[in-house]
Amino acid sequence: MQGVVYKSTGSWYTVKTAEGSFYECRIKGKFRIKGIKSTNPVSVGDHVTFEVETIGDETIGIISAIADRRNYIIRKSVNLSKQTHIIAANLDQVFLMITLNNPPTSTSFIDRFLVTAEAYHIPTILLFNKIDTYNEEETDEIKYLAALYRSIGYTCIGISSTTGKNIDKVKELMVGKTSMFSGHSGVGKSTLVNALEPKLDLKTKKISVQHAQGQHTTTFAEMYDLDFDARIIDTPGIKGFGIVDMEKEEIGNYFPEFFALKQHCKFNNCLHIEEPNCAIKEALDNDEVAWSRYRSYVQMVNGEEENYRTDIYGEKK
Ligand SMILES: Nc1nc2c(ncn2[C@@H]2O[C@H](COP(=O)(O)OP(=O)(O)OP(=O)(O)O)[C@@H](O)[C@H]2O)c(=O)[nH]1
Ligand SMILES: [Mg+2]
Ligand SMILES: [Zn+2]
Repeated sequence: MQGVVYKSTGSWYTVKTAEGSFYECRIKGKFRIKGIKSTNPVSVGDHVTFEVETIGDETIGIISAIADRRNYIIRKSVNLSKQTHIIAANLDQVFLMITLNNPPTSTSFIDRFLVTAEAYHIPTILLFNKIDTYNEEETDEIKYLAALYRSIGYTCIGISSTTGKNIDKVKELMVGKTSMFSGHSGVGKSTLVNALEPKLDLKTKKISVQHAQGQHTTTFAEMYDLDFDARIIDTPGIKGFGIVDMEKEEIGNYFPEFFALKQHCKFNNCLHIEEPNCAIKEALDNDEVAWSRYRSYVQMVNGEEENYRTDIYGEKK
């Protein structure tokens, strides 16, 4: 039998067949996919082949094969730097949800996420959520960030998952596609899914005021079929976003505004760091490239871990 993985707990996989039936499946023994060492061999969005086994009155599926992935989003966990995790596979697009505070999202995090999505050719839309909560100064900051990322070519939408502001715009972009919501815990991913389809009634949580930090209300990635011909993968909040297996020379190609300029660098293998006559550094001096973007880039080239605006996401040492 064949189907698509709708949920993965790490030991159980919920697979939906083309006829619309769900099967609880397991994988047998070691299951490795060539070239990828990840903590989860099978992820939500994977197309799998499975055999049905009936033991007593229980029917389960045993996954025997995974079809080639069109794409996937993979991250390195910041603390277990050798461990990689595939968040989801076979996506048409990703919505990265961002909040200024409650919880804070750093540009460093945004840029790392975007680099990975670019590397795997997954279109990414930035959703600035909770716009109902911002004061004038915060609204200006959101506007600045949206203008910055728009200038690079990303679609940016300010939304409120609780008041419903601009949810119709999100919906419009989702029709006919498989999308994923990603972002830190507490940014409002599940609340947005509920706003799109209230009958799903996914669990969402209040942010604790004391820590202004989400508490991982969603614990496993799960895909839902929505009534308006769209599929959405709600994911657990991510803390840091480590990029996986990228050469230093390659990273600049995933900053679209750098990539557009690099033909004008003196050296065609320019890393845009120490080299003379570098078009990216000139653009930086002329305010045509954002410092926050350049800083993120340098961090990634140097293999530094994410620089949190506050340390609330870091493991307290
Ligand atoms: N004011 C306001 N609150 C929001 C908005 N969106 C979400 N929230 C609140 O933020 C809190 C966290 O929302 P969730 O949807 O659980 O966040 P999540 O991103 O799914 O979090 P995890 O599942 O832990 O990754 C809830 O209390 C929501 O009511 C919004 O647009 N405005
Ligand atoms: Mg959630
Ligand atoms: Zn250069």
